[in-house]
This record gives sequence, C-alpha cells and structure tokens, in this order.
Amino acid sequence: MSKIEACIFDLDGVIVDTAKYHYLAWRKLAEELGFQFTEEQNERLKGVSRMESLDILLKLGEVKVSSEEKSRLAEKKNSYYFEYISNMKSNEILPGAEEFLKIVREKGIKTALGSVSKNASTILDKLSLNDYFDVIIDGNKVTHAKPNPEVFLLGAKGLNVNPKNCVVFEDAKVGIEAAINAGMYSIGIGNSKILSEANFVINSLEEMKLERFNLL
Ligand code: B16
Ligand code: MG
Repeated sequence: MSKIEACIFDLDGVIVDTAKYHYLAWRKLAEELGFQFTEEQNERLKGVSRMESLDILLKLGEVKVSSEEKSRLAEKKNSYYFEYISNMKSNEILPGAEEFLKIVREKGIKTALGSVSKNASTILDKLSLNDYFDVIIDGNKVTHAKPNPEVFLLGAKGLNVNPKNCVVFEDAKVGIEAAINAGMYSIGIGNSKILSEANFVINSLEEMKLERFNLL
C-alpha cells in the first residue's frame, strides 16, 4: 500500500467491547416482540445504523409496525443499550487497543474515529479515550451508513489525508466494504471468513505489533 499517513478506527468491536451490548439490547427487544434473535443473525447488524438495524430485525421477526411505532422501538433499544454502556469499565477496552493507539500516535500517524454510532462520544468520554483521536466522525455526522464510504472519507478529509494513505480497522463486513469503497487499505478484526474482503484479518489490535505494522 501507499505510505500510511492515517489510521481510522471503527469503535464498536474494534476499540471497545460494545458489540455485545448492541446484541443484548436487540435481543431483549426481539423477545418483547415475541421472537428469538440469534448471535448469528446479529452479524447482519454490525456496523449498520440504528434504524436500518431495526428494519432488519423486524423483517427477521416478520413484525410489521407503523413508522411512529418504529421510532418508539428504536428509542427503546437505545435505552437498553445506554443502560449497558453506562456501567462500562475501562477493562472493556478491547485487548491491545489503547496500546496500539499510543504506538500509532508516537509514530506521528494521524488518527480518526469512524463510527456510525450516535453513542460514540458518550463511550469515548466514559473511558477517557477522546484524546487518542485527532478527528471524531460518528453517527451524528454521517447521513449514509456503511458500506457507504462517507464515514471514512469524512475522517480522511478531517485529517487532510488522501484516502489511499489511510488504513481502516473494522470488525464488520459492511465496514470493510465501506473502507474498500473509500479506496482505503483495510484490516479486519475478528472472523476471517466473515471479513474475507479485508487486506488481512487479525483477532485483536494486540496482534498489531510494530513488526506487523512496519510490513504495511
Ligand atoms: P447507535 P460502529 C455501529 O457502530 C454498530 O456496529 C452497530 O451495531 C450500531 O447499530 C450502530 O453503530 C449504531 O449505533 O444505535 O449507538 O447509534 O461499529 O460503526 O462503531
Ligand atoms: Mg464495529
């Protein structure tokens, strides 16, 4: 790849272990609506915006509701999720994430957050992670969800870096697609079968030791 000038990080499932809380909140909502929602089905919601996730969930449960009811259900899911993240502790920062952010910044590489979550700032504040990012792009700043590249392109623009000099770290299939659509190098975090389109896949940022980073 071209010279790395910036790293753009997804939040849920890359920096913090919040993907499980999204799942638990959606599962609770599904149960209330009278159907089961599995972890496998949840893969389809990763990196997808709140309203689009609700559409997928309602389709899976074959539930039809009015648009007013949909807004109410989305708010309900968010209140469950908010309750979970309110109790988050710093041990829920994913392995190697904070250390890797430090290394990247020490190397003079710029950093951005590229998340479609509207709760991103709350989470960064709670875990005191704000200062690791030069630019924060979250769900309040984007109009198109991943796989649309908007979130990452806004990150590159905010950092004043050419997209081809950016590396994206993502745990969602649609997130890797968004990075590819942005013309960026992508590193998947998690299951290599699900994230097969990434340039390479690792289990966690702990594996991004300096040697591996120098290979990029
Ligand atoms: P919220 P990311 C995404 O965050 C999550 O992966 C996805 O599951 C969630 O539905 C979406 O944020 C919206 O989150 O309801 O908090 O606005 O992976 O892009 O950091
Ligand atoms: Mg994610």
